[in-house]
Amino acid sequence: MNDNKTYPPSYNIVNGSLGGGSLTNLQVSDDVYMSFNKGADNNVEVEFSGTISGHLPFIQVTVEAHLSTSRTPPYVLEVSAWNFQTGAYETSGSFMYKSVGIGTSDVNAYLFNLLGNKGKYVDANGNWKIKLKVTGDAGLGNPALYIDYICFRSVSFQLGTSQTAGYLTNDLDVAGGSVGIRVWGIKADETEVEITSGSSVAVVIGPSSTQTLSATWNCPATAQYVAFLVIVYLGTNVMRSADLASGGSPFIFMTEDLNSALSGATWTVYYAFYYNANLDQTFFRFGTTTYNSRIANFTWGAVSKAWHDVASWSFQLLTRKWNNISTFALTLQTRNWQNIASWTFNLITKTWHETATWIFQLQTQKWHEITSWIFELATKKWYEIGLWNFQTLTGKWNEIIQWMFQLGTKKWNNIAYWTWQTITYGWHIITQWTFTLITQTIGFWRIAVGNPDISILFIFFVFFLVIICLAFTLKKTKKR
Ligand SMILES: [Ca+2]
Ligand SMILES: [Ca+2]
Repeated sequence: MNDNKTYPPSYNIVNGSLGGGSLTNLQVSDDVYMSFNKGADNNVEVEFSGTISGHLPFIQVTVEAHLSTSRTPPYVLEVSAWNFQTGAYETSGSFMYKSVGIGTSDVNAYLFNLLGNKGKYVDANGNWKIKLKVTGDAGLGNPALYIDYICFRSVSFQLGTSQTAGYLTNDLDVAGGSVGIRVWGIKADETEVEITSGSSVAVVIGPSSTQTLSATWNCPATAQYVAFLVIVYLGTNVMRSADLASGGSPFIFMTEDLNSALSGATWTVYYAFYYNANLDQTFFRFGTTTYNSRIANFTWGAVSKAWHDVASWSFQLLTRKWNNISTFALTLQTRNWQNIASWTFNLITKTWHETATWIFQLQTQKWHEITSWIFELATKKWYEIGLWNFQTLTGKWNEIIQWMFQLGTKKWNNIAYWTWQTITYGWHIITQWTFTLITQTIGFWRIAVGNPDISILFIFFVFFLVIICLAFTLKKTKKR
């Protein structure tokens, strides 16, 4: 089970005052409290905030607190989550609002929400905000609020490739009910996209005996996602360890970050059921080889054939005079980059002076099937480039039909440093790789051809290279 728990690192007293303790008391041992005294109208109202990161298919807020005073009927503690979409705290009717009767003994309040949390209860930067409020009673004095803990957490079970040590059981009788799954992909912006179409698939009917049943589902080939979720349903209700309003966990199973697409495949979904004769009820179980609920043929790894939402991307810079640019950077970072039909970077100028740094960077982990990639640089005058760097780093680079790097100039002086680096672990099937450098005024070549002494040296140098190549080839052949 993944349990990503955070505690508030800051608070804001809306009404009342700090009575004692500090924020760390909200996460240290049980019965160590942070306390707040009543303010105007005998009310206590405090906002807590924090941040959480990672996937958030299910969030749950847990609060434990008590008051210094009891009464009958009891005081009411209201706990609510800030909704970033409405710009307000949630109220009655929302699962992210809860009111509980509270006296001098600790009570718990649980808020929860399944799916769609990012941008709603957690903003784009992972921030969350929770408010606690106790409405007092002038006649009864002093309802100071003692808070034992507050945590904001995301919970899910691992959709892994091995079993865990113990099993878990759902809390509702499934006999005669429809048990199935729904599937989601998690996008890079942490929003979830359902892959099934709004209702359960691979459905079996809960039996009245201990047995494992299975059903199939034809999983379609999907777009690429960061991770995938499978949620087990009983009818239209999410299967769970206990009532979510009482702190239970929904049976939501999440993969590790696959950064991949699901392949089109027929899944077989197995559901292990345990029949309790005393209760005459059947429960869904998972987690062990005895209760081996699982998905067979869950297949991923297909490379997505599309790069979405970029219909056309053009970077053009046209100028006649271009002076005193201290820094010019173009950075493009991606993890997946596929099927780019054409990518052009154009820089055209007649005069170009005093560029201190010019960086062209391209970083990717996967780069497939680029039919054409052209980097062109044309200039008539180009002076005093201190450093010019062209870097390409890649982990896998396959099936580039043609890759061209062209540099054309008539005059080119005073380049102190010029580096061209290509680092790769695996690089296959390049049919042609051309590096062309055309110039009329680079000193070395003119001397090499014109001066007979140096020509002999040059011929000797080529001969020496051939010897080295031969030696290397022989050595390689011997190894085989
Ligand atoms: Ca306690
Ligand atoms: Ca505590």
